[in-house]
Amino acid sequence: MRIDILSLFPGMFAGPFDASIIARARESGAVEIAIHNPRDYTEDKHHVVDDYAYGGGPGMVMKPEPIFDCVDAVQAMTEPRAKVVLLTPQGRLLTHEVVAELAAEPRLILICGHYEGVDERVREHLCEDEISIGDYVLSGGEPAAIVLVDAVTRQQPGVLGSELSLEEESHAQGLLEYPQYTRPAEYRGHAIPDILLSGHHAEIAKWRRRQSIIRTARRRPDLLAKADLTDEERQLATDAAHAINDE
Ligand code: 6GU
Repeated sequence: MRIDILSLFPGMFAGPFDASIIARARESGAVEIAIHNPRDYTEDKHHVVDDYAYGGGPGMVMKPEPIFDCVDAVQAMTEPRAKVVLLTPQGRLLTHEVVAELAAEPRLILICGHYEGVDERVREHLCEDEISIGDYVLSGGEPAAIVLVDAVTRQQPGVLGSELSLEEESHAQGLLEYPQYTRPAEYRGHAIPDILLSGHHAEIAKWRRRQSIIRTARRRPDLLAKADLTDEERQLATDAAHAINDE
């Protein structure tokens, strides 16, 4: 998959894309990421990318021409045509389902908005999708683009080991992760649950599943509506929500 990002602040991507899983995925060729600055696509002497809002009001608006020209140039760089996505707090929320949908695209162009926003014609006539990462306002779309790229990269074939892929599937089932422990078995007087030392793999799997359900019921009951649970598991979730079951 190829992802092109349009940003007035390319420096913001240096760290996140050069470490950990994204760096490895880039090295293996599972994702190709390129950053482009719309400022390089301006034609005036001062490389102006923003201007006052028609109708007045505070704050600057990103001009349409550098963004349209930059997207045209990036589209022409390779095939197939990329889906063009605007990152904006007004977009649809980035959920697991939306990540899966975007991860299936062969190519994406992500446009990071700045200042008070981008000229409405970019949204209306250049972008096919608008994404937000949550109900809060960021200074620009860059941190949201990093979040989107990370989530989408993890979904590319071969990026995660088989073990982690299974874990992913449990997330896809709409449940939170069960609690994890590593050595030492006792730390500052806090012991790990006995079951994890028992060596009974089937019992451990059952315990983990129960923990996932209890945890989801207590912390994110909204997720349970979409989760695939048996009748017995539904009852466990209901009891957990009312704090009848001990963790
Ligand atoms: Cl995509 N952009 C900005 N500026 N703020 C946001 C956002 C995006 N998602 C949540 N808040």
